[in-house]
Parts: sequence; structure tokens; C-alpha cells
Amino acid sequence: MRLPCPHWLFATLTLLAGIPVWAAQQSASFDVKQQRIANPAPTVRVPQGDTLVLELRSDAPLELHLHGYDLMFSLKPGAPGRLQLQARVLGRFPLAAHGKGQHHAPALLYVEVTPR
Ligand SMILES: [Cu+2]
Repeated sequence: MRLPCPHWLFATLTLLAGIPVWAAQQSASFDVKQQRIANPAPTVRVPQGDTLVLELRSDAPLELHLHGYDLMFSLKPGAPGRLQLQARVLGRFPLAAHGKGQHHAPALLYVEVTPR
């Protein structure tokens, strides 16, 4: 049996998933020091439908939570952590660290999904 061309398969899966064919990938990377990136916290803007890849490096172990999309990921010193997000829902969402005792530290950054 002959297998379908991978490009054809990808296009079909993309259409089935409802992701626009013009969707692109955006990426951003940041260094976290003492649970902060910058003051004020930076905003990463991504058009709706795109994929966002965030790469973060931290000087301390951190548990991070992207609110709204409800994605968790952890960072360890010396190893970059990646968060991949399909930007479907419009809005401004804080990425915050979960600490012991306190539920949330101030946002490290904001992800803003904008209308295309
Ligand atoms: Cu949280």
C-alpha cells in the first residue's frame, strides 16, 4: 500500500483541527532572575491562530502557570524550559510562579493573544 504524502496529511490534519493554514509560529525567550524577567513584566503578543513557543531559563527552580490556558511547566536552573501554546483564545494571560505558601508570585510575563 502506498502511503499518502506527508504534506497532504499535514494539511488535512490542520484543516480538521480548525487551525488556519496561514498560522505561523512565534517564539520568544527570556532569562528569569529571582522570579522576575523585568519590571514591568514584558508582554508577548501573538496573533490568534499562531503557535507560541516560550523558552525560559531560570536561576532557581520554578513551577509556572499560564493562567487562562491553564498550562503548567517547571523550570530547573541550567536547563531551559519550553512552553508551547496554540493561541486560540483572545485575551491577556499572566504567566506566574507558584511558590510554597503563597499561591502566586507577581506575573513574570503576560501572553496577549490578539485578533488576526
Ligand atoms: Cu496559578
